[in-house]
Amino acid sequence: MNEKLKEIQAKALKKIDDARGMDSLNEVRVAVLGKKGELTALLKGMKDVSAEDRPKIGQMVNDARAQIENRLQEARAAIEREEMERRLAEETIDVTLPARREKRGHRHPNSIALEEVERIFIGMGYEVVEGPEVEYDYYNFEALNIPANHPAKDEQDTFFINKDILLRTQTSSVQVHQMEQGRLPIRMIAPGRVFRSDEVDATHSPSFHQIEGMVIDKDITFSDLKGTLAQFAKEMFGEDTKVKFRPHHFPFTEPSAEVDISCFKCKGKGCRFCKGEGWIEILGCGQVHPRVLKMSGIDPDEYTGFAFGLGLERITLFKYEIDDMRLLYDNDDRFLRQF
Ligand code: 2NM
Repeated sequence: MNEKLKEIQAKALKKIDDARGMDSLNEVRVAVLGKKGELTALLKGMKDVSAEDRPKIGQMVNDARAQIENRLQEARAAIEREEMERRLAEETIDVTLPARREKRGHRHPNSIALEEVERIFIGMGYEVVEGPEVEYDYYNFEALNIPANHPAKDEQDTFFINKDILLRTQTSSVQVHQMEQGRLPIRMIAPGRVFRSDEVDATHSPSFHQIEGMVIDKDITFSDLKGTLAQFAKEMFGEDTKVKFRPHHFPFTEPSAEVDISCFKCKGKGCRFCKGEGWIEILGCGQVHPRVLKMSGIDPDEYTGFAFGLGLERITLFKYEIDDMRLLYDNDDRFLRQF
């Protein structure tokens, strides 16, 4: 019995020392100390030991068991220590490594162009006013001298929400709100998003931005309009930019005109950019129709005014020589980071 015990003990201690990892250590524990373990089996044989030897042998088995358990405990602690050291080494952070460069956002070219336009008009004493994108038919059409069944209502392919409410097709609706306030004179621009049910292509989108301007005061003439827009064109596109007014028609202005600027690329000689014309159309304008003034409670005999509207995207495309409007809406970082 004594011999057998010594053998089991020696074998167990060796197995513990050889064990690699928690799992194999557990296997050793079960094989020796478990219900069907070698030492447990030996303990069961105690009934055959004489009563006289039993205390002594019992003591020996218990000592052996304690020693094995001790060694197991030590081995467990060693494995845990190794595991911790391995993790610490693995998760070490090298604080001397250079930091990853943060990705920087960029101002959208539309925003840069809009700020430039705003800066120029603020410089001439204008106010920047905003208004709702969801509008009553009255403010978008009726009050601008575009009554029901007017062909312009068709041309502007409107997104109607119901019979009376729509997504604004122009920001002139903001001017109407301002006129209704009754504070005169008015010098304002109304930049903002507008909506028209257009198919997407290089020059169209169902949602784009307009900047509409309006001045109402006593003795405002068409000359004031011409001088203002000429000044704007020079500041926006360069000191040597020329402007040309071509007669046109809008329901809300009379007389009306479209304005071309001399091509800033070829200085009017004609190039690919201006399609050989030497001129580029940039906006529409006119003197505010007396009916429009009257509908918003302004006396056209006392006050006159001018107004103009331009597409922001069109300006942005010219300014940055971009040939496809869709680039402005994709938000591709490779495009935006150029600005
Ligand atoms: C344009 C062209 C001509 C315009 C008119 C008005 C208002 F409210 F005063 F009647 N705001 N904007 C106008 C005039 C807009 O866009 C091409």
